[in-house]
Amino acid sequence: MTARERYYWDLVGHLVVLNVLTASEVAEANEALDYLDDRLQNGTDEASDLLRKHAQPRWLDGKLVWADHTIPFLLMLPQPHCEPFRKMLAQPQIVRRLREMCGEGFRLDGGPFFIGGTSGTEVHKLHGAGEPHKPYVAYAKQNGASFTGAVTVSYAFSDAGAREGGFACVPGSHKSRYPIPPGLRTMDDAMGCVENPSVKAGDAILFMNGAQTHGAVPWKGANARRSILFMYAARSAARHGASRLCIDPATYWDKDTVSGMTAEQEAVMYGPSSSPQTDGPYLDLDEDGVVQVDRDFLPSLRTASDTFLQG
Ligand SMILES: O=C(O)CCC(=O)C(=O)O
Repeated sequence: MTARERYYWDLVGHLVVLNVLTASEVAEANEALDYLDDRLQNGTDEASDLLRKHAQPRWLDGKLVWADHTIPFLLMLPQPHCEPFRKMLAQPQIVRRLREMCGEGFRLDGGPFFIGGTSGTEVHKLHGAGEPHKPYVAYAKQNGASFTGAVTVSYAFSDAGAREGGFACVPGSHKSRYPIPPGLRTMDDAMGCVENPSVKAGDAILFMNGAQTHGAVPWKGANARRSILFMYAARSAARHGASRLCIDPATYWDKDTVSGMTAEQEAVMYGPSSSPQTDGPYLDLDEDGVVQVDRDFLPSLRTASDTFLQG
């Protein structure tokens, strides 16, 4: 990371890195995405059924605009189609920056997944920026270095000029101390503080996913939007991906260890994950100081998580 990049990253919470992929790498990835689209639409085998089940694809005007990230399906495509995405996993220009942004030992926590866009794609409401505060995605500084729990790398496979749609964010919001005003969240009242960076195919946007307020604005680019997002996290942060599948105490530890525990004891035996979608892991104390599982916490968490995960 250069000194200029470091300054910019710290100041605004995202960074556009130009020409991360070569033209032939972009072409290979686009071919693989065509293959994916075809499998999702026309595949009749078991693998296609699995893809459809997990990717929950959506099309608009015949263009694929969404494929989910419950499993890393792009890495699981048959050869040679998985290869462009496997190469991106440890792309040298990205590794160089993530080592500093997330700390050494960063890991893939979710994705890679696909976000598309075509004329008529709606606003993806702004989210993130510590609502609610999530220490594992927060932005922190200590001893002259900065640290971000979660950094998403979004590769562009089609061009978009500034304000032509796609990823949008509120620069500097990773340091904001106040909640996002409702009109800004929907961008009905963008308050002049939303940026929609321009990108060319092969560029990558790195952003503080969770710490910086971000979302997307409707697509107006000449060609359909194609972005692939890799959600990296610091080594000790667990948000999406496989972490949700192994948080259950009996899975994270083992059945015998947790057998016979009270619900309160079991609550602290859950594995790490953001928004675990179960009310088991939250504790509170009642008026008499007795520890109990907090059954009211989940709904509020779910609301925040829903906003966060919106497609
Ligand atoms: O690039 C986009 O469309 C926004 C991505 C986003 O909001 C997210 O990853 O949480």
